[in-house]
Amino acid sequence: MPTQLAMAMDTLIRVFHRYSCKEGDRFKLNKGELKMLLQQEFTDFLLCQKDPQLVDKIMQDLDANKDNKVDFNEFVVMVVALTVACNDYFVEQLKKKGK
Ligand SMILES: [Ca+2]
Repeated sequence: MPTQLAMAMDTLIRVFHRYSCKEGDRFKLNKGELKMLLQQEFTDFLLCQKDPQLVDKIMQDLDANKDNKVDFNEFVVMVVALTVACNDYFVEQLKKKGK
């Protein structure tokens, strides 16, 4: 029986590869694949963004080695940053309830 954390790690890997294998290098996301991933996996987040350059900006931010593709290492940096932000919010809400 896999643990919850193992399942979360497995999910991260599977989601990344589901998009990275669509075009070109099957182990990296190009801009189109990144856009598709963001649209389908972060629907609420993107719906409230009106910036037409947003995907370009995210791509530039994530693409640490500047090869115009997002590999798995670059992708998990984003997931970790978002997870940290979500945890901060979660902790804040718990503290408010505690008082
Ligand atoms: Ca890259």
